[in-house]
Amino acid sequence: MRKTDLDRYLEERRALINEALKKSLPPRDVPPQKLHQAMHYSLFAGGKRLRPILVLAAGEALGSPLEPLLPAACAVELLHTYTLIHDDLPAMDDDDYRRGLPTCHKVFGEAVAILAGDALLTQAFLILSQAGYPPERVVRAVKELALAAGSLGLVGGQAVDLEAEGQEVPLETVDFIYRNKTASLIRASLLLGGILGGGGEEQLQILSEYGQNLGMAFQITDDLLDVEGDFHQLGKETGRDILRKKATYPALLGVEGAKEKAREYCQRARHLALALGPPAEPLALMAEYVLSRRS
Ligand code: GRG
Repeated sequence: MRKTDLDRYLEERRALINEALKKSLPPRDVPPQKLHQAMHYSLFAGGKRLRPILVLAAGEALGSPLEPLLPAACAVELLHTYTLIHDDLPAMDDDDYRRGLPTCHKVFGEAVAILAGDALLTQAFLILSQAGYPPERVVRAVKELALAAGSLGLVGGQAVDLEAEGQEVPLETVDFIYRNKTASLIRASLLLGGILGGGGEEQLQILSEYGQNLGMAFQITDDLLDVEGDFHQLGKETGRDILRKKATYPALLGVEGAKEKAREYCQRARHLALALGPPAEPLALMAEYVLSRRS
C-alpha cells in the first residue's frame, strides 16, 4: 500500500464513519432541540476521524468485517468530540475556534456546551451497549473505554495539563500528560477494534502498545503543529501553547528534539503493526501518516 492508497483508504473509512455517525445521535429537532443542535454542530464540524478509523483498522487487522465495528468507531468519536468541547471552554483552554468553526460554547453558550459534552460522553457508552456485540466483549470494551476516559486516563491527563500550565515541569510530567490526555483514547480505539474484532490476548497487547506509541507521536506532532502549523490547515488558532506556557515536548526539547522523539515513537508503532502481518499494513502506514500530518 502506497501513500495514495493510504489517502484513499482514509477517505473511504471517513465516509463510512460519517454515514454511521449520522445515525448515532437523536435528531436535531428532538427536544431539547438546542442541546441536540449543539451535539450535531460539534460532531459534524469536520475532524479527521482518526480514532474511529483506528477502531476499524484494528478490527480489520484481525480479519473482522467492517460493518460490525462501526458502532464502536462512532462511540470513540462521540467521546473524543466531548473532550474537544470541554477542552475549549473558558475554564479550560478558552479557545474560540475548533475544526475551523467557532467553538461550541461560542455558538450555544457555556451551559449548553457543557451539557452537549456530557451527553456525547454518555451516548458513546449507550451506543456501545446497544450494538449487539457478544456480551463479554461489550463488558471488556466498556471497561477499556471507561478506563481511558476517566481520572486514570483523559480526565487525569487534562487535570495535570492544567496544573502544569506556567510551571517548569520535568519531561516525566509531560510524558504523563501525553500518555493520559491523548494516547489513552488512541490506545483504547485500537483495543476496542481488537476486542470486538475477536482478537486474542497477544494481539490485543500488540494493538495496545501500538496505540500507546502512536498516541505519543500524535500529541508531539500536535504540539509541533501549534508551533509550525497555520490556522487554515488546522482549523484552530496556533501559538496557543506558548501563550499559555504549556508543558510540551517542543518547549522542553526544542522543535528538532521533539521531531526526533515523534519519529522514534512512530517507528516503534510501525514495527508493532508489522508484527500483526499483512492485514495490519494500514496501521503501519498510519504511523507514517501521523508523522507527516499537517492538520
Ligand atoms: C476531559 C475536558 C477533557 C479533556 C481531556 C483529550 C483532551 C483531554 C482534551 C482535548 C484537547 C486536546 C488538544 C487533546 C489532545 C489530543 C488531541 C491532539 C486532540 C485533537 O485531536 P484531532 O487532531 O482532532 O484528532 P480532530 O478535530 O481532527 O478530530
